[in-house]
Amino acid sequence: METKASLDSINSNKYMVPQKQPYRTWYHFQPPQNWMNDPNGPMYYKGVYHFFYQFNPYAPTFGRHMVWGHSVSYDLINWIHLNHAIEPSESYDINGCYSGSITILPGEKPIIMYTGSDSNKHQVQNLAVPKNLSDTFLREWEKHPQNPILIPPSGVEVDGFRDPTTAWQGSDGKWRMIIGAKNGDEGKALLYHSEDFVNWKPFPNPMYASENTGMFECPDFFPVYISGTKNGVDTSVQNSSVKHVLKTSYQNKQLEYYFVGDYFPDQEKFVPDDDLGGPNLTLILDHGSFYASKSFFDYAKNRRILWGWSQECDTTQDDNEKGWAGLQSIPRQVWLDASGKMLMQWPIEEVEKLRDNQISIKGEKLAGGSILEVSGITASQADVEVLFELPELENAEFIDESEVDPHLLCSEEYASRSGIIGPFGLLALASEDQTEHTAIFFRIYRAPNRFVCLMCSDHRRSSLRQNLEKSSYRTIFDIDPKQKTISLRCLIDRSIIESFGEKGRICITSRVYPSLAIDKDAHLYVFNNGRQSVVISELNAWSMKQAEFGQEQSIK
Ligand code: DQQ
Repeated sequence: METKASLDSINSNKYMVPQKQPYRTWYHFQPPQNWMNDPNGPMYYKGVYHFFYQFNPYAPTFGRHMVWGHSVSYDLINWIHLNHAIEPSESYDINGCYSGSITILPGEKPIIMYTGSDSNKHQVQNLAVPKNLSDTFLREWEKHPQNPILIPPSGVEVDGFRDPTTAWQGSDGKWRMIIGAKNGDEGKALLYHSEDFVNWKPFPNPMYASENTGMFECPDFFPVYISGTKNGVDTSVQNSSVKHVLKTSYQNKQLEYYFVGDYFPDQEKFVPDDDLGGPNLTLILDHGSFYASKSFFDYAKNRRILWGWSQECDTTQDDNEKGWAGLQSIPRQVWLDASGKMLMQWPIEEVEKLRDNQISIKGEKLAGGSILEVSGITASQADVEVLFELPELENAEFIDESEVDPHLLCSEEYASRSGIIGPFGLLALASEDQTEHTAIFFRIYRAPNRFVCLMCSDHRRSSLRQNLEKSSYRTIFDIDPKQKTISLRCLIDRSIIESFGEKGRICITSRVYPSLAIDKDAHLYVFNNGRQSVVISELNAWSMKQAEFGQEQSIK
């Protein structure tokens, strides 16, 4: 049988991260080696940010010994890796300590609720608390003597009951939380309540359920201000100044769906705006490689911050050779947009501390078919913000959405072929001759009674390497017929490109593995393949410095 000691030796021998690492990131969060997936229980506590994450200490692949990795930071950008917070040790979590959340109880007492895969591989919920609250880094955690505190209820599969949310407290003093669940192809967000955080009772109806989604993984439920402010709000706040967001990760689709709506605590009901006759929008946090996200309220800066796991798109063999797999997005501030219909996301301001060596372009016309290099920065690690001035939208080509598949509109052919307004955007992680590039672009269409914009992150030409998954991510959204400009920001970091369209209204994260566009051989271009000119109203680009990732001496 595989013992921990033998796995440790595998860890130190086979999976040490090799020296040459073209895809290891400079400023996105990564553990020193091995596999990482979901963010777990991020929190701000007494001056320190804590980040926990699903981690396999023994291999760069998902495994049956998943632990809660733990790192701390003063600014959410530079990190110190600590020993694991919790690892499988008891019959109730011996097959893995899966995802969960942290709630800070009165008296400033953080408590972890996590899913254990027990000795029968049934999913149960468990608690853990810090051993020593006066340790600034909360290095050690102890499991609760009454674990497991919840086992799968009837009507739910025994291996489909996991990922408890941060709890919130009602005006009656009771705690509530949601657990993701499934029954067949039906996903459920089960709602529980408790007076003491240890004994939990189910409400008769799920908070939300949906067919054909598969398991609702990693639900998140939080209030957002209606007023259009970027400020966040603590998870227990419930009053007329907030709406609520319910997010679930649809296992069948591997995408982050969310609903904006109203929470009625007296009936323990969440009603999405759609059901109240509001806009019928399919809301997805990020259309690319971004999953199992988790948010927390940052008391230090009065904001809500969201993290998401960006998984590799290379092969398992590549991951074994790299010695690691999985990144976290740059933490994103989230708020409700002024229309009250959808969330906005923007990289936290602290990431700007890494900006160096600014290059600016202003008022430059990009005629149809033109391409312009943004030179003078380290294009393999960069932050780029560009504002494009649009031509008259009336000239846009017509599409009948019922006949045109938006997926086809983003195919490679369309990325490079001329349209009327667009495609225009950036070629990131591009080789000098552009044979390798990831195109992040917009293209505008006139649809019956409205204008729509297609945003794509197309990595079909991102690498000359074979056997990689090289697809494209895309979405179509409405734009104002009077719209004069459109903005794009890209955080480029060696094997990840996080793109924010329309100031954070649309997000797409891509993972790419160039073979030529590495280090100093990476280039950045702005392009316009539309017949109509667009103007670079303003472009600012920065090289990004490397973030610091330290490791405590005692780390395993
Ligand atoms: N990952 C965890 C589960 C969760 C899934 C296991 C989502 O708790 O449902 O690592 O990526």
